[in-house]
Amino acid sequence: MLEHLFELNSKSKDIAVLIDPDKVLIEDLESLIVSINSTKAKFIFVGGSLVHGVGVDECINVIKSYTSLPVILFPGSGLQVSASADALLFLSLISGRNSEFLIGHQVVSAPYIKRQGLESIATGYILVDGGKETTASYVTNTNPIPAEKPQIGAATALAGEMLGMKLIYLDAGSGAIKPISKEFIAAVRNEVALPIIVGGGIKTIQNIERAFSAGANLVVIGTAIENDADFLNTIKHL
Ligand code: 1GP
Repeated sequence: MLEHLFELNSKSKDIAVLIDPDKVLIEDLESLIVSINSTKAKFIFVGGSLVHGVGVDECINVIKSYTSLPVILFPGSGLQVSASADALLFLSLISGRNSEFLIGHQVVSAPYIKRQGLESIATGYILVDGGKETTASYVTNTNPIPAEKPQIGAATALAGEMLGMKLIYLDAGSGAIKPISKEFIAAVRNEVALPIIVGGGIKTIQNIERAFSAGANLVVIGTAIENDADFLNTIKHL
């Protein structure tokens, strides 16, 4: 079962590093992964809004040759399913009202995922406004939840839980100016018992600690490491 690959519960406080195959050079992966291995990161997420399956496959195979950390797909579309991953977040964009990202891509990719024997975990994916339009919101043609409306976030997450999802992912979008606030995360934490993943615009140790103290169980960091691999040293000391 996925649970033993993706050991996350409502008490966890873990870190995942997000690698977007479109934003990293294959020849740079070795040193990046070796650095990640020396941190407390527990998972490597792979995905992006635009990348296609071939790039994902190659990227995952190279990553796996340098680490024993679980590599989890965080797909931007049904084209990003790779059998080389250890597991996949089976996302439904429950903050949006675009049926393609609520159920369309899932229908197309579900049989392939099953036949590949890929572990999948149902994830209620919630975009929250992070101060600028992100690729995720543009590509999915959906509006994020306003940052100052935590009660909408909490109700959305609760609906996801009641629909049987196993995780909630609160995302301000890659490169967000403002990460999701403590108040927003806490409102969701108060409403659901599910593990909560938080990402988007996390660039300081304070951002990470604030998310954990508000109730996040997994913090995802992508852009901060793409911009400066030394940020990985920060994670070492958490
Ligand atoms: C984006 O949550 C991830 O979907 C990570 O965001 O790239 O801003 O760290 P960043």
